[in-house]
Amino acid sequence: MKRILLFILPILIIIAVAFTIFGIVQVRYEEEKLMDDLKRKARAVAESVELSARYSLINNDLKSAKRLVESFQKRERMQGCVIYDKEGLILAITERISDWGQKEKTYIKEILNTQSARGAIEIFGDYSVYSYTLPVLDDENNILGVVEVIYDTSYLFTTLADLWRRISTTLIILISLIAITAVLIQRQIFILPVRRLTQWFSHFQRGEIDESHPIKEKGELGKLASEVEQVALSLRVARRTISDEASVRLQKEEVWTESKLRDLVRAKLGDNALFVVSNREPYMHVLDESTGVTKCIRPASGVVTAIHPVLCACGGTWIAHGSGNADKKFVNSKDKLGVPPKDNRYILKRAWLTKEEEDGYYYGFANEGLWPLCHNTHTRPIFRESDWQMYKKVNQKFADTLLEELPAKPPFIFIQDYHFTLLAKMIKEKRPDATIALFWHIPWPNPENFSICPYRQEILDGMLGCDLIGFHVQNHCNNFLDTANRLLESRVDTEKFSIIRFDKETFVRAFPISVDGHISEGSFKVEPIREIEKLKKEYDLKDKIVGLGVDRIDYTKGIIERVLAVDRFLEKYPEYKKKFVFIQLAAPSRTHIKRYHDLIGEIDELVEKKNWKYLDGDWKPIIYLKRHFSQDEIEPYYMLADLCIVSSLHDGMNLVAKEYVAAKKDLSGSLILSQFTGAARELTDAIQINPYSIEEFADSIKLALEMPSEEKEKRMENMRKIISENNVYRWAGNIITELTALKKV
Ligand code: ADQ
Repeated sequence: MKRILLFILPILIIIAVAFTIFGIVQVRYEEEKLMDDLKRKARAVAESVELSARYSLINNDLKSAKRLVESFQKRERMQGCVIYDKEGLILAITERISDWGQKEKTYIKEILNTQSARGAIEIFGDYSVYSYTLPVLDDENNILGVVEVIYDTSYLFTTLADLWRRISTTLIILISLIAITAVLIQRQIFILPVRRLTQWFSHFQRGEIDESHPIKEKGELGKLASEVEQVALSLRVARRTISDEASVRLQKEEVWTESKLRDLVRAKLGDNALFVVSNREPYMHVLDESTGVTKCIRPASGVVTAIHPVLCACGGTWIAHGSGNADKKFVNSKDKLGVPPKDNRYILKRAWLTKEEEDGYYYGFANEGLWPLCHNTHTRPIFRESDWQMYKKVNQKFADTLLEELPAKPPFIFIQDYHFTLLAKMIKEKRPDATIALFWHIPWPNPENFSICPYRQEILDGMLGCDLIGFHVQNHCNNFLDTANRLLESRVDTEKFSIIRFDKETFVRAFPISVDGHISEGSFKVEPIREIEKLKKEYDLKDKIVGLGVDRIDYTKGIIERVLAVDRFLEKYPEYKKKFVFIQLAAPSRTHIKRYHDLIGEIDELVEKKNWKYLDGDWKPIIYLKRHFSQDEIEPYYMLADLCIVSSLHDGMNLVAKEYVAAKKDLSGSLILSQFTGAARELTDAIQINPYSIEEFADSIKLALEMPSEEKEKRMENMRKIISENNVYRWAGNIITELTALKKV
């Protein structure tokens, strides 16, 4: 609309100005014509009156003079007539204008002196009149008196006003006609073709374009459309060729790499698009209000760590909550942006949540309800009805956002985690042709534990909208099958490992997640030696044995137990005082939840207490760095550490354990790993601990430090082999292979 206005407004202004000028000229001309006419009539009347007036004045016949002036009483446009004697005094005046007599009229004296006629507009009361004055002379040209004829001029102004009205009406009609015509023409020659082209583009975007949707535009737009059609055709052909080549290459390659995953995705997905949905976004734009600088950061999250390399490899669209305070500034009109920022490999679409939605769905139901429900850490889950309602609403919001994006061709959807248990069912209601997988990144509890959830049925029902549900380890799969079997009316097929409910089958599989490895040579993004030296200098680590912990601050990660174990270790083995330093990198998370807020305080206090206990000169046993670190910043800590401690009380997998092993290219270092992590099933060469047993934990630190270096290397080599074979590309490859095998049509 704005564009149309911009287009026709100048035309309309020109027409309006031209018409106004024309109107002014026309009115002036008409005014002059009417005035001339009036003057002529006034003169003629005055001349005809003059004869009779002369008789009255010569004979001093007042009666006939009065009769004469009264004969004007009934004339329509003429107001009246006045006869003056030679002194300028009124002899007779038409009654209708008797007030005229009171008016001071200097011109009468002048006329008596000059004996010449005069015509002029005069003000009479509230209106104007035309007065024509004529001297009355005898035969010797002696002045006898004056006759004055008064004409009404109001009809003149009414006529001119009528004229203006007609001109304005014509102007308005003309402008409206031009505006309507311009809009129609614009629509016909510009808007409709552009709309058709846009529709065509969006069909093409959604993969719906084929021979039945050719572009029919003519002219310049037609040429543009035809060019686009050529590009579309080449893209279609290229996609098919790439997918054929990919299948051939795939059969040859052994180790899972980014390019092998890309080939697999192309071979398996072909033209069908891949969509990922998660709560946490892979990139957040955060404005530091104190400095005014906006940074783009990768959040500390295992889900992001795992899924990001997968999407980098195979492209697609990732839909997530835009939670950064500057996120809105960096998206296009459809809330999308290309990421990574400098090397766009896939699309991130941000969904916006209100504060109330985030409170209820994320902090409330997901993290105070489901998170403790699924982790055995003795933290009581809190289920509030209002949180549940918000959780349902947000799941629906994500479903609507996703549905908007889905192409016509059957898509593949990969949902992440416990935030979206209801999403699959909501999508399937509208798009039964979509093939959907859900990966559950945290443990799944046994049926007794899960059954305390008041909304257990709806949650299970929602999840069974998926075609495939993945867990990290077999034990979680077994728990899930047991839960569905006991709490829902469903049939569990233990041969196929699937659950059948209302004729819909959902397969349940274990897919142990991993990291992209950094296993291959030369994949470091930082200069490790320089960074390590910097850290050693900064924290005075020369000649020190360094232990490391890297975590989000979460009660499941066993950070308190870790600090207690370091304390016990130094108590039991004081020879390590001033020789051993434990560095804890800790990213605050979910800080709005009281349990997390309290935990941060508890850790601060405990670290402070233990450091005080051992403080000796410049040495303190624990360096606690409480902030978010980028992956590049964490890498040198991993490389520097002689020991990494992962002491989760319960953990789906734990990627820190795998990241540490992947970073240890020189095979140095030991990993202490809680037996309650998913990673403990694979990394059997780690020193496994029960983090609840502080005594055993402290001893395992000693064991790790004193283990002969050959054994350490052997163990590290074994673990690295496992991670390089079972990296995140294999994990994604396996899920995508299973998912595409379940393709709906
Ligand atoms: P998390 O519990 O978030 O996720 P975890 O496996 O512990 O995941 O990985 C945490 C990630 O955050 C790691 O990549 C780590 O490098 C990073 N990180 C930790 N501390 C950080 C800090 N201070 N600054 C920046 N980054 C930091 C869930 C489950 C896990 C599961 C993952 C993946 O709880 O069991 O392994 O998903 O499925």
